[in-house]
Amino acid sequence: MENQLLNANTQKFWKEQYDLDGFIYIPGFLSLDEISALRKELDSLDLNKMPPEKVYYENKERPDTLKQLQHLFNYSPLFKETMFESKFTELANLLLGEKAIGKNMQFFNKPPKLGKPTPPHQDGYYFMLEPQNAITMWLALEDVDEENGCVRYVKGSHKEGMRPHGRTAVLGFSQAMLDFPQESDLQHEVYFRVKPGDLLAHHSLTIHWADGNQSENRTRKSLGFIYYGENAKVDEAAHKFYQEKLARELKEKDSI
Ligand SMILES: O=C(O)CCC(=O)C(=O)O
Repeated sequence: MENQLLNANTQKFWKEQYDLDGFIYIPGFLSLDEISALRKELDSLDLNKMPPEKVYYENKERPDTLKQLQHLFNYSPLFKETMFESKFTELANLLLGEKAIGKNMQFFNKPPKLGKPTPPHQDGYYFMLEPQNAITMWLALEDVDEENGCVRYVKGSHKEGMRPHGRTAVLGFSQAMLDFPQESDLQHEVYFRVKPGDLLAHHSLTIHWADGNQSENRTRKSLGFIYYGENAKVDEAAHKFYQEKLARELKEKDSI
């Protein structure tokens, strides 16, 4: 993978856009060859060897309804080198304004007709950080648009603090905003139709969501990369309590 980001002017532009809007869109961040290598690697993973709490299906009885994989860098050298000391890390360092620490690399899919909407949320609600300096990158592995569920943002929402969240029934997105949408959320909504290799990156306080997949036969595959700023401290006790509670609830409901 080509590691170098573009020149200093481009980097300055990305950083300014990110600070202003709470997200950036970078078309063609990876080449089509790089995307097909990542897709091949995903296809070759033996999901039976991964712990069940890292593998989510819309319907556990149907392998074609795979919807999420967690901590991919633990299961393949290619994923590890994509997550760490890569072009993604370099971009995270730039946008966070400090050294980026890689935390999670996820696969997201919305299977045709069954892929549920991603509820409106702020990632920082899950992360529990002080200060909230973390970034999520979202890499398209195929064409994504309104039909199969594109990502939507509220521009500038990263400057407005954390909004109230509560439990959802959506596997993989257990928390949703309780007071969404406000009129100003919809006034500032921005969404992206993307192609394979295009990248979105958003701040941990940026409000975002995605539609369900309404298409008859298109999947909606992407990769997510989460980095924390090295000075962002996790409220470890609260985080552990939350993770354990969630794992218990999912097992009780037989969702994983
Ligand atoms: O893929 C999606 O639908 C949204 C992903 C997302 O919300 C996230 O990575 O924070």
